[in-house]
Amino acid sequence: MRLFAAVLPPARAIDELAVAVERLHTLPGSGGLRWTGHDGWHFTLAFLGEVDEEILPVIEERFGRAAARQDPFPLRLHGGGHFGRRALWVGAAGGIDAMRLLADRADAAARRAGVAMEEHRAYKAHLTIARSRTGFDTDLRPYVEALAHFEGTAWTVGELALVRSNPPVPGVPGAQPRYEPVRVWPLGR
Ligand code: 3AM
Repeated sequence: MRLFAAVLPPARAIDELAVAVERLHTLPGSGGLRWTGHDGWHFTLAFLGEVDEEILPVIEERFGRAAARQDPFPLRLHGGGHFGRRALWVGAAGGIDAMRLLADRADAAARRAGVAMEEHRAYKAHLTIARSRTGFDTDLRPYVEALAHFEGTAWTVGELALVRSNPPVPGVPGAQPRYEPVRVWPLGR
């Protein structure tokens, strides 16, 4: 199974973001983008990749410990950014240091559970809202400019989530992976 660790924003944050993202659909070149589904919006903390189901209990134990070590922290959606011409995302503010620490802990927990993690890159909190469609080359900078003043209402991040990514239905153009939370742990308990 394909797994990743994530922070899942609450419904209010999702709804606020949905309004902001709707406005982006009118910008030039938006047809070259594949917008991610609202129900799957998440901040990836660590990508575990394909994991043997047998080690899931060990992963869960390690993740439980990692979550317990971290106190809840405030976060809000804030502005946007892009990775080249590939991905457009919304950023976060408020508890970025705590978020980075949680990402590091999730990465370490997965490693200790025996997951072959890729090299741990500098963590950048981002929630992907669109990706370039194959064969399109949309300039994402106007989208980032349009998001520059976007500020969501702050919430308290109180959970670490382990999410399963189910592959898109084969043969359906534009089909997206389906994300399914496997388990969530409260922070700080
Ligand atoms: O939602 P974002 O973009 O933060 O890009 C994938 C997505 O992150 C990322 O894991 C999240 C859930 O699929 N991802 C997919 N394959 C990856 C890989 N090989 C990857 N991240 C790192 N390495």
